Amino acid sequence: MDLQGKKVLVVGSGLSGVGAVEALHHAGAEPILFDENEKLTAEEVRGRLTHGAETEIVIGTLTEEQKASVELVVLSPGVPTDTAFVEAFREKGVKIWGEIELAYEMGKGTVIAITGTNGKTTTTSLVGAIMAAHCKDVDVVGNIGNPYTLTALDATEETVTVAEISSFQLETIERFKPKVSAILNITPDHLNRHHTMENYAAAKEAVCKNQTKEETCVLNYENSYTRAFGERCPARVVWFSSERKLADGFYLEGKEIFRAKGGVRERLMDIHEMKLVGVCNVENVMAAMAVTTACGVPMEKILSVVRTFAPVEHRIEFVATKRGVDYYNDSKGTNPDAAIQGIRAMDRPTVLLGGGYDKQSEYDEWIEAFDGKVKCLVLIGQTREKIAACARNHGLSDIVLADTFEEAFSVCVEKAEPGDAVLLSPACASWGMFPNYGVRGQRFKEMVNQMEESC
Ligand code: UMA
Repeated sequence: MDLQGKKVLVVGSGLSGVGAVEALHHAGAEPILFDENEKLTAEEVRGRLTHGAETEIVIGTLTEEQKASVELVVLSPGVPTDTAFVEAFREKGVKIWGEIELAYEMGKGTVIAITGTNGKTTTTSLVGAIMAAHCKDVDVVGNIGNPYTLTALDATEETVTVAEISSFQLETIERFKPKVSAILNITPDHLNRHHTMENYAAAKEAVCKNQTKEETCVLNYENSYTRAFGERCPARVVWFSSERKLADGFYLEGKEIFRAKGGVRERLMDIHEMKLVGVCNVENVMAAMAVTTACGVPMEKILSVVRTFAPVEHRIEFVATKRGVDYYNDSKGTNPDAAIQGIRAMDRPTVLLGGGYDKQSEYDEWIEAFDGKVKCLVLIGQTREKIAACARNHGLSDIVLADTFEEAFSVCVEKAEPGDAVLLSPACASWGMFPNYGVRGQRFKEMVNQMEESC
């Protein structure tokens, strides 16, 4: 689409909206940056823009005249796509794109897209590191926190864009077509936005909707949704499995990773050679191997990066030992399935700090995964009563509800004894108390690091 002179409504003035406005400005379009949050001021929002400072900014509500002038709408991922506001534009035939579609339309080169409920950030970072060892120009973008629009304009045919893509972002793609995609797993999350598991799975599967057998999609054989999707996936499928030998694909057997082709297998590495821990990370590594192999990276190069790659911040991240207690930051455990990986990685009595924004998740499976290791559960946020009730049903008795994150942290410090672990792994998003899980994890690490070594 030729964007020159086009009136484009950008909804949301966060990272994505700012990236979209700047890219639109460079493309010669006339963006209107709109945010419904009336607590913001236009000056504050203008301060976020490095380019396009003359952009029209509207806070609160748009006038009918402003709405009538719009030729394209670009939504930030946090903006629901099924509201009357968005529907009114759709009915008038105005195109609704997300920030990812806008960036894809403007960009060039090879695109790799990684989605899934859990493991996206680790896998995207690892794929980015492997591709950077093989190619000169690699951008790691998307849900990971680096808007795709900020790098798309500088991309050339040689550029490799490795994008972490969320279900929110996939709801608004149109022609987005990665050379290689991966769906790591699909488990319940964001049901308040997508309403049903079917809608959520469909959003994830859309990552392949424009792919053909010329392109590749990497799928997890051990997840019921992705396995079923393999049957109707439009791309060439490459499988990975942490539970069984595959005739074709990447798999874990015992402590070793293998690649098989037509039943002929090749041992790739022992999992103790890598710094990442836990089965979830072995799956992420196998997915990254499959993705980068499909991009033509030689296996020796892939293995040398995998051996040195360190865990991503906020994902079962060891912070420090204070007064004999090990503190772990798993702030990225923003849904029950991710948090299950967090508690599974603990090998000692654990004081667990959980709770947060209500995404209408169910917590039974998470609490079952405690497996006798959680000596005290400290809860915060909107979900604290719901989680406490569920934990009591599963026989847990030491449950403390706290009003603030700081109060919860103090309770954890009090309850933990030398030899224990304190784990922040909330099973909930941070929204309502923090702007995102990164800020929550940083605050946790600050509090740990400020503790005295002894009482
Ligand atoms: N807003 C509206 N109307 C609405 C909803 C929001 O005007 O109906 C406004 C808000 O007032 C706010 C702005 O939109 O000012 C926020 O937009 P946003 O929520 O899309 O946030 P961004 O800062 O643009 O960040 C987004 C992603 N956020 C979400 O998907 C919620 C970031 O993912 C991503 O890193 C960033 O784009 C860059 O691509 C975060 C996330 O939590 C980390 N993602 C979810 C997850 O990982 O589970 C999907």
